[in-house]
Amino acid sequence: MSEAQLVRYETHNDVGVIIVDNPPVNALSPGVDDGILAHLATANADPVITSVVLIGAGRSFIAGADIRQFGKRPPRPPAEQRAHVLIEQSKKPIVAAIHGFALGGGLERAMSCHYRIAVPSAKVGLPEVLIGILPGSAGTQRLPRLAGPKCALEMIVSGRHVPAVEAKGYGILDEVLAEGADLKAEAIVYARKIAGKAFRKVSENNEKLQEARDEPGMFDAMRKSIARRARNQKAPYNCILAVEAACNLPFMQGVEREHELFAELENADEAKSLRYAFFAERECAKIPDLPAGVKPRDINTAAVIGAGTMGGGIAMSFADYGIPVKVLEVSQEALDRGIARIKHNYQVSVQRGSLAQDEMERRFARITPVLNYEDIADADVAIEVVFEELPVKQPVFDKLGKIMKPGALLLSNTSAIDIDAIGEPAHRPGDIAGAHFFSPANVMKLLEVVKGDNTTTSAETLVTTMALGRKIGKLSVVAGNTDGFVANRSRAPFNSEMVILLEDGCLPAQVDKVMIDFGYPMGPFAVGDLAGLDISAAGRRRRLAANPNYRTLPIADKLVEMGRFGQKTGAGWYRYEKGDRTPHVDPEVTTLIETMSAEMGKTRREFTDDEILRRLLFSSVNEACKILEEGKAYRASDIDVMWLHGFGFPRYRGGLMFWADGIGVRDVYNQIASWHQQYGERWAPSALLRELAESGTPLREAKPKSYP
Ligand code: 3H9
Repeated sequence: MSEAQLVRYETHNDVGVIIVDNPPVNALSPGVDDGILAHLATANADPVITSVVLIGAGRSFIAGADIRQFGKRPPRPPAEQRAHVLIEQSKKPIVAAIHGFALGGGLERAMSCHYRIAVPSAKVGLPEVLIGILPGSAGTQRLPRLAGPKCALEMIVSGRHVPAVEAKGYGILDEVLAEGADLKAEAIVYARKIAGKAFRKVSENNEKLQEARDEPGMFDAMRKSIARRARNQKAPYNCILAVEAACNLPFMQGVEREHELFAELENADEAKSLRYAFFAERECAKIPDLPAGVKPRDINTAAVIGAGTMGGGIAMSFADYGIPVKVLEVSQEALDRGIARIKHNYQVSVQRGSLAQDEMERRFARITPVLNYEDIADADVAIEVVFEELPVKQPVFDKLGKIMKPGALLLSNTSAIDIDAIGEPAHRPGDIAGAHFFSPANVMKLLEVVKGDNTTTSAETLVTTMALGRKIGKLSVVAGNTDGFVANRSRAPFNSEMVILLEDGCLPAQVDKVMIDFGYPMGPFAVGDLAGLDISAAGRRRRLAANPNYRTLPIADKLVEMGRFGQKTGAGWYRYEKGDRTPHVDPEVTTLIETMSAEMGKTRREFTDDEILRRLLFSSVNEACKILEEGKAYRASDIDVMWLHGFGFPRYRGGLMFWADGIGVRDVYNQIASWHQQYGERWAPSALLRELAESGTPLREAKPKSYP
């Protein structure tokens, strides 16, 4: 595309209007800055023009640098020739007119302009940290000058999008227009108002920097406050250093310092992984084998069958996003208990300050308790969330098939059971799909959308369920119908391997420490205690019944036999004090592990951290390859998205498959093949993995043999 098309220029008598038109989000792809500068030069050279507007076409101002270009960008010109400097040096004043998003390089261009106005729905931010870099076009130098160092630090280190009215309060915007205003027309009026008057460059506006001299401890305080969540990461710390430089150095020296700090990050593993995650999250919305013309149906009302913890969380997900939802239970008592739990959860959010009381009331009012199936018949979607047993679920679908209006989505929240078998009694195969939420359902972002075998789930049902997920703030990812679907099936070998490691010589706290050091928020044994060890034991019983060769986990079974179900019984892999979730090592468990591994004839030995990490994650990489080999997922990166959003895999490592690529597909395969020799069948390498290793194809590029 030529520069002329990427950036257009119009004159409105005395005002020049530069329009960035690079769909979908006006990213600063090659040619965009050049286009802006060329038109700015034209405006400056035209004696009729007295002021200039910079605006975006389509749905946004400018969403930032083109993320696809990172790693392949040519060297940057010297600081004084960069776009942000040249824009600011314009002899004629420029107004940035913002709608949609002004993010990263977009806000940086806006801050180079002399004035900024926005519509009320606009959002601004410097989210670079979320892709492992820092604002590299003087955002770290201009934002502290506009908003003050403290506010700039918070915005840059969190990367959050700030609504227009709030941004005006910080001094980032000069004016927020009235609701429904015509942005371009108003911007032209504004430009005429400021034409011919003296204007100031943000880079010369140093007053607010005084705040850092008055409160020099703010930078260390910020480093301290992020220590836990920014573990193993460099970008958040370089962001702080860059803002510190803004406060301590003259503007152009600060720009140089920012550039050095940016260069340390741009091609580091952290940034590569986060960029990969950004695109993987967008890719998973795409369904490659979708017939042309299939569109999602409208979903405006919902019903949830089952008011347990999960059903309540799902109901809250609907209510939180403005969708009225009925919650159905079999007995008044179960219904009351479920509704009380929902209310309690909302009240906790209000007490913590994350939800306003009136908003809580609006959300709670969207939830209607009901006892009869007839009361949910007109809902656009029904989600079954009853006990995880086929004989319990099937009668629900029998009922749904009889009473729900034609075209309603009939979804099951099963985490593992054959979706076709569950839905069969409804006799509406096309309307059935899985909607596997993760716990707590109103918090976790992943929604695994399960497609039935034999093309049972219609394409329309699939896209409607995907769209429904997005509507309630989830990341929807498609999975094929296979035991445990994609997320839990790929995770299952990890869950077995962590207990087998105990037989071989490890202890829970050692394994947990390795995984926390790797970047997980909690170790897997502590997570097991939180989720309930009885739940995983039930899953193992089901697998053993289906497959007599299933590798049992006697130590885990023994704990459940002893009534140690985890946090809820005060003891599991760890012991817990009453009212406290801190795990304490329990000598009783240590003795049990040592005794049982001796009884199993195992010789306990030392494990390195790296061996523990690889034993756990390689087992899942191998399973993920088997899932792709069987055509149960659309792409390897979908599995990575599931691990990021379902299991707390550290985002700055990209995802399971992306991380394994960092080790190298051949090394991964060789290790798995050697463990196959040593430990037997459970390590049998996937044929697809072998093919990838032989051809040197990265795991993240693995293609399924067929589609789910
Ligand atoms: C930066 O600016 C660095 C500078 O400081 C200095 C450099 C020296 N680039 O998310 P959506 C694509 S770093 C390329 O579904 P939404 C996206 O992949 C940048 N592509 O829409 C998708 O493509 P496809 C700082 C981009 O409405 C399509 O646009 N800025 C970019 O839900 C639609 O995206 C950011 O980090 C991009 N920058 O959300 C902002 N942005 O259709 C990143 C989007 O082929 N972007 N695409 O799958 C976002 O956060 C969201 O896209 C946004 C819109 C909120 C803007």
